[in-house]
Amino acid sequence: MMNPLHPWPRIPVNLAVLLLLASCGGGSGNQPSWNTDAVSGTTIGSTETSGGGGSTGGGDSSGGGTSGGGTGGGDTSGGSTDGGSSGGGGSSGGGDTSGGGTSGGGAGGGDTSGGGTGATASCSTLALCDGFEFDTADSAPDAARWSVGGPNCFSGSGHAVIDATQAHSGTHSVRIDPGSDYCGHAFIQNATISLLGNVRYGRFYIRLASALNDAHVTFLSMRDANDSNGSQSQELRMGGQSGILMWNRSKDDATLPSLSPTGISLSQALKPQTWTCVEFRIDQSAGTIQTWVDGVAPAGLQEDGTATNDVDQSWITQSPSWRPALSDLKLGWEAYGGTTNTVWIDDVALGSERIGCTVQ
Ligand SMILES: [Ca+2]
Repeated sequence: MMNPLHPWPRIPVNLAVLLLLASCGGGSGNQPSWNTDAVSGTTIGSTETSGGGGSTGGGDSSGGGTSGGGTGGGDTSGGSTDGGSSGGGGSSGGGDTSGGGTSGGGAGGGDTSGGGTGATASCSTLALCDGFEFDTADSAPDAARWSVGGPNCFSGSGHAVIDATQAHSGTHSVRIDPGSDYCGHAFIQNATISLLGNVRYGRFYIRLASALNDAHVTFLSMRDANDSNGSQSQELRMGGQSGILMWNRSKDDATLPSLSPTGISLSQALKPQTWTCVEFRIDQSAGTIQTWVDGVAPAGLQEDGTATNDVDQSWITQSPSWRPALSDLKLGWEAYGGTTNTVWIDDVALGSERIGCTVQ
């Protein structure tokens, strides 16, 4: 929704169309955001196969394997070694380097995240696990695993580069320098998520230079092949609005939680200049979403299939048949009201079980 203090500027028609496509506020800009707008819930059945989004896929998709298959190879192990090779650096749990991750997971609780429950995975068995330690500083992340761009348009004004001055693990992270307009949105994108079963877990660390403000922004965006129509990508995205973390469905602009005062109070802000662990679980066949922030599940970020006032009621009633088919994972920055920020991303992982905050 719009920030009432900062109304949209007048814009040319062609740009207005683009912004409408980009959504956020589309048809309901003048209504309180917690209203349940009647939206024609017709779903477009174009079920695409992976490849989508033009992302690299490449290397990693091969081995990755849905089942963890013990690929071990290339990319995955890469992630796990990095803690060690960096000379221990800042990475917390020391011992986690090798397969030990599993036991580390058991220790779970000890870590800052507190609720490391269910952290039974290790980096080497995950479909995707990347701490960016082997990438070259000031360059784009490994092109065999990540492409850089954004949904529906990309002007090239935004950039994603390896930053050796900020890291959650080791000494490297990815820094997103957003462009100056909507199509300057820069994301690192990878299609591995399309290889997982219907229950899909993700985990990443994010650090923002500045706090979220009232305007709508996105830092996690996933193409929903079921909602998309050909080249017009519709996305399931997570970001901020009204100062708090929230999910947004681009097709109908539904938010989770509803942005009522109560809904807002059931989510939380993202502390600036601080690494935060974000985890999600999407059950595609049930159309449900779970979210953890530093191991804790805020009530406002859970869509459990049962409509709850101020939380997921609008999300469900606006599109009761929503069942996403996620074909890529994108992390970066996209703003619908011109809000700029600098974003750092580290320790990105995908799997079929909960990953937890400790696996690196
Ligand atoms: Ca790292």
